[in-house]
Amino acid sequence: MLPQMFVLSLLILATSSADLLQNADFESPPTNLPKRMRPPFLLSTENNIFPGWTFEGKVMYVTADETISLPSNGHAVLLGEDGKINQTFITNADYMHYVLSFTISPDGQNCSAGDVVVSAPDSNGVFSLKQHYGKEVWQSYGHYLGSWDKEEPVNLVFQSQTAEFNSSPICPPVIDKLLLKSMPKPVQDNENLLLNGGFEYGPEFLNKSTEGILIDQAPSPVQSPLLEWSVLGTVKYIDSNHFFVPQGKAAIEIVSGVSTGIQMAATLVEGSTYNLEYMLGDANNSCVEDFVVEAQAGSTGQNFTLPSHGTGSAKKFSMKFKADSSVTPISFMSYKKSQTKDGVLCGPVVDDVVLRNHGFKPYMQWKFLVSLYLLAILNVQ
Ligand SMILES: *[C@@H]1O[C@H](CO)[C@@H](O)[C@H](O)[C@H]1NC(C)=O
Ligand SMILES: *[C@@H]1O[C@H](CO)[C@@H](O)[C@H](O)[C@H]1NC(C)=O
Ligand SMILES: *[C@@H]1O[C@H](CO)[C@@H](O)[C@H](O)[C@H]1NC(C)=O
Ligand SMILES: *[C@@H]1O[C@H](CO)[C@@H](O)[C@H](O)[C@H]1NC(C)=O
Ligand SMILES: *[C@@H]1O[C@H](CO)[C@@H](O)[C@H](O)[C@H]1NC(C)=O
Ligand SMILES: [Ca+2]
Repeated sequence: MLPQMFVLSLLILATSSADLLQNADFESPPTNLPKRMRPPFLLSTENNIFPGWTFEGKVMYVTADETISLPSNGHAVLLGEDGKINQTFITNADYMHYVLSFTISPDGQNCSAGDVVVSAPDSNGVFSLKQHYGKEVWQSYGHYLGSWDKEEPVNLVFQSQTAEFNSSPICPPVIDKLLLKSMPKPVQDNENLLLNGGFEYGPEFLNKSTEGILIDQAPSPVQSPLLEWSVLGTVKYIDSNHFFVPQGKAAIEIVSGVSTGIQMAATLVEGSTYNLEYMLGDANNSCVEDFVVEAQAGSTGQNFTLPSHGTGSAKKFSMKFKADSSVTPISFMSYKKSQTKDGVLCGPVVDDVVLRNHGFKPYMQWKFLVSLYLLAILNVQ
C-alpha cells in the first residue's frame, strides 16, 4: 500500500492555480466605464484601468449578447487591430509545469475569429478558432506555457495577429475564461513504466462546459499541455463530468481525423519484451462509427477496431512487443475522420495506457518494494 499512498500524496500537488491570475474571467470591469451606454467599450489607456491587466492597441470590454456567445454569459475581452493584453503572475512552487486553458469566440455570428498569439517567456502559440469541433460557437484550448521554479515572474501575453478586420469572414477574436494549472512532473508508479498513461495531467477543464479542451499539434512531449505526450493533429481532452471516460477524470478523444493521435517516448531495455495495454472507447457523444486505432511501439504496430454506438463504452486491448532500441516511441493514431449527425468532429477515446515488462506480476513487485522499504527503515535505525 505504501507506493500507492506516495502516488496519492503527490497527485494532490497537481492543483489548479486559478488564483495565480488576477481577473482571469474578466468579470472585474475596467474603471470609468460610461454609465448608460451598452457594451462593447473601447478601452483607452488615459481613461481606463483594467484590474490585473495592461492593454495596448484596440482592446474592447464586451458582454455576451446576440452576436457574441461566451462560455458563461459574462464579460470578455475583444482583441481588435493590434490589440494586446498582458499580465505578470508569480509562480508559486518549485519546478512546476504551467498549462493554460482559455476560450476563443468570434465577434459575430457568421465569421471566424482571427488568430490569437499566446506567449510567455519560453513559449509561444498561435491559435485560430477551429470550426466543427464542438456544439458551441466558442472553443476552449489548452496551451503549455513553461516550467519554472518558485517566485519567478511570468509575463503572459495575448495578442491579436490580424492588423485589420475589414473583410467579414474574419472578425476579431474574443477571449475569456483563462484557467492556469500548475502540475509537478507525473510520478511513475511501479505498475506502469509510462508516465501520465491515464492522461490525468493535462489542462484544466471549464467547470460547466460540455465541450472539452482542444489540444493542437504539440511536437515535443516536454512542451505539451498533455504532460509527457506529444500531439499530432488535434485531439480533445475530455472530462468525466461531461463525457464517458474509461479511467479517472480525463481521457483523450482523437478528433481531427486524418493521421491524428498522441505519442510518447519510453525508455526501455533493448531486446526485452513488454506488454502495452490500453482502453479504447467512445466518449458517449453520439459518435457512431467503427473506430480503428493503430497502436505502435517501435517497429511493432497493430490496428484495433471498436464498433461504437456513441453511448459510452470501452474495451481493454493489449499488444506484446520487443523493444528495438532503448528509446521506443509509443503512439496511438487514428486515420479516419468521424462526425456526429450534427456535424461535430469526434473519434475514438484512448485512456489508461499501461506498459509493463512481459511476465511482470504486480503482486510480486509490491512485495519486493515493501521489503526494500522495510530494509531501508531498518538500515536507518
Ligand atoms: C505588460 O508587459 C510590459 C512589457 O511589455 C510590462 O512593462 C508590464 O508591466 C506588463 N503588465 C503587466 C500587468 O504585467
Ligand atoms: C448569418 O447567416 C444567417 C444565414 O446564413 C443569416 O440568416 C443571418 O442574418 C446572418 N447574420 C448576420 C449577423 O449577418
Ligand atoms: C466551479 O463551479 C463552482 C460552482 O459553480 C464555483 O464555485 C467554482 O469556483 C468553479 N471553479 C472554477 C475553477 O471555475
Ligand atoms: C492500420 O490501418 C491504416 C489505415 O487503414 C494503415 O495505413 C496502417 O498501415 C495499418 N497499420 C497496421 C499496423 O496494420
Ligand atoms: C451517456 O450519457 C447519458 C446522458 O446523456 C447518460 O444517461 C448515460 O448514463 C451515459 N452513459 C455512460 C456509459 O456514461
Ligand atoms: Ca484517464
